[in-house]
Amino acid sequence: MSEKILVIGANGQIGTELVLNLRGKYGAEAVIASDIHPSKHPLITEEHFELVNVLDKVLLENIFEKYQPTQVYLLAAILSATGEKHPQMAWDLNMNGLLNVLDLAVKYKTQKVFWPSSIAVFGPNSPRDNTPQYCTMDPNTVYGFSKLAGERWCEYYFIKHGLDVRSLRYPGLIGWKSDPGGGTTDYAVNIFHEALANNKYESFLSAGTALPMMYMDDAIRATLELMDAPADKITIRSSYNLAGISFTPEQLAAEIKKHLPDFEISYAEHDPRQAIADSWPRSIDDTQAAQEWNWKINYDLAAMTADMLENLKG
Ligand code: AKB
Repeated sequence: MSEKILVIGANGQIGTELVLNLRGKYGAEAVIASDIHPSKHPLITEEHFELVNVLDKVLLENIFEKYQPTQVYLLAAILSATGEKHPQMAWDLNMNGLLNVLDLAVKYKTQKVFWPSSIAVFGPNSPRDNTPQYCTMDPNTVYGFSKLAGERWCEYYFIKHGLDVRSLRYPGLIGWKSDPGGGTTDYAVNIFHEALANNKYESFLSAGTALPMMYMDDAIRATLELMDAPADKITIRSSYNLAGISFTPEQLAAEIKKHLPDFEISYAEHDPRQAIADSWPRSIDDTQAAQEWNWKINYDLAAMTADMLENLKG
């Protein structure tokens, strides 16, 4: 059976890259990109694109009806920092958007659904180093507890409705093709743009704040590998831990300095994102992803930094 893949939230940091990758793999006409606004990316045109707000269930159902998607990727979400500015809106979009998609996926017999979770599901009482798959989870951001509740819904739909839903707890994602919007880990993308444009950057996180991060190539590959894995290999239907690479702003700056010796980093005095970062893991244990669907990272800090600078330089 030929695939029809619906990507909801196609204009975002992950969505943009995912659409391009899925089109490369399955062909342009097999991948319907959708978002609340038209895409600004030159390669994501009006063709095979639908305007939709995931909270508008009637309109969303029309799209399910029209395309009968075999796979759905739901990426529309409000991230951690923006979520703290608009808590109710973040809860509404992150939760009801997911419930609309899960419901319609059951109704239209969608074969597989992907939904991203995040390291934000962990909280101040979770172990901060090598954070295990299962442990105390007390997220204190709206984004974090919407993701944790979403994980519970995903597992529930798998158990109650047999829906083949798969998920990853992404670390902070770093890529050059698309920008992040409203996250706590955004500094690790902004720093590259500022380093190339101005040779300096003021980090909103402190020098020693270690967070798990991942290069976008690895994140997209992890997503596609998870979605391609045989269903019986997927034992976690909430969301898999994904480790990535852990580093601090200071370590990232030192790596950038190897390529741009005049680059200087400074640190903001107070930023609300610091408290969010301080409640998240410093590093993650992703043994189960490695064991169950052979996950392995390709890019370390040095390789990621070199590739980012090379591509952004143009
Ligand atoms: C954020 O910073 O909010 C996101 C995330 C880690 O989920 N990048």
